[in-house]
Amino acid sequence: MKVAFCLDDKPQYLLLLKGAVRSLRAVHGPDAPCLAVYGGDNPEVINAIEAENITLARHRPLLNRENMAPCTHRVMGAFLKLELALLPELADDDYVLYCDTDVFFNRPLDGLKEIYPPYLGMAREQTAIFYPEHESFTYVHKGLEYTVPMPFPIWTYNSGVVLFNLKRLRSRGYIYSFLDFCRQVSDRIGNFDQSMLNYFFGKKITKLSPLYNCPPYMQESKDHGIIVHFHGPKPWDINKPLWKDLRIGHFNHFRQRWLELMRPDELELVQELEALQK
Ligand SMILES: [Mn+2]
Repeated sequence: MKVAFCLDDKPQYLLLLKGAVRSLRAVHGPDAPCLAVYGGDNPEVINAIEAENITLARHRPLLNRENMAPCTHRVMGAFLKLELALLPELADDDYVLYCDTDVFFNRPLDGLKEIYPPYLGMAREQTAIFYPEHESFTYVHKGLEYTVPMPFPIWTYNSGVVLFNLKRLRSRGYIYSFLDFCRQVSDRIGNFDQSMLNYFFGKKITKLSPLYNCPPYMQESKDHGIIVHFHGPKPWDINKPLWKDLRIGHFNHFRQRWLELMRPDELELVQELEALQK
């Protein structure tokens, strides 16, 4: 199964992508199939992805500044993952594992081959139970009105790692119904792409083990974490007082292992990012 990452033009994401892919290859070998989905046009980003031997999938997102609410514009890159079912590069794949770029592959993904979510699989967010503000959302698709009830309060699933059933999303154009929903609720949604997935799919989401989306502060992350997610502080966030509470557990262990994957010129960039926060 391919692993797909998505990125926009922030240079930090390129650094994170390199760390993620190199850690994936350290676990699964240099031919581990992976894909970087890029919605921009910056030749530097394109060259960097190609230099890293990552398959590049350029995609003009259907969720874009023209049709999404202004409050979403600063995080448009986060919506790219919602369109993976539309990519020609994944047309022959029934499933894909989407991962944020701020992940570190710590152990083999072999167990995922036995999980076939009917729609999508995600691990739970490490936060308290969540009460959405709305009782339901209504949206129009192909001239018909649909209501999505909120079957909550729920434990939210985290969108940093998502196992998508692409075949299901493509069948009978289901993905287009979901994207219509996303556009029409984009002015009222709390946590962007993550809320869209949680709200639209609700009880259809298959629960993945927390080891597939394991923050480094979790005790199990070091020995058992399969995909470690730098959820909150990134590897260079060692000075921000804001994230002090999350730089616990195995944060330093994974930060060191991530740094070992960086080349000298990249380490300079990391040091610049570290210094920016003093
Ligand atoms: Mn993340």
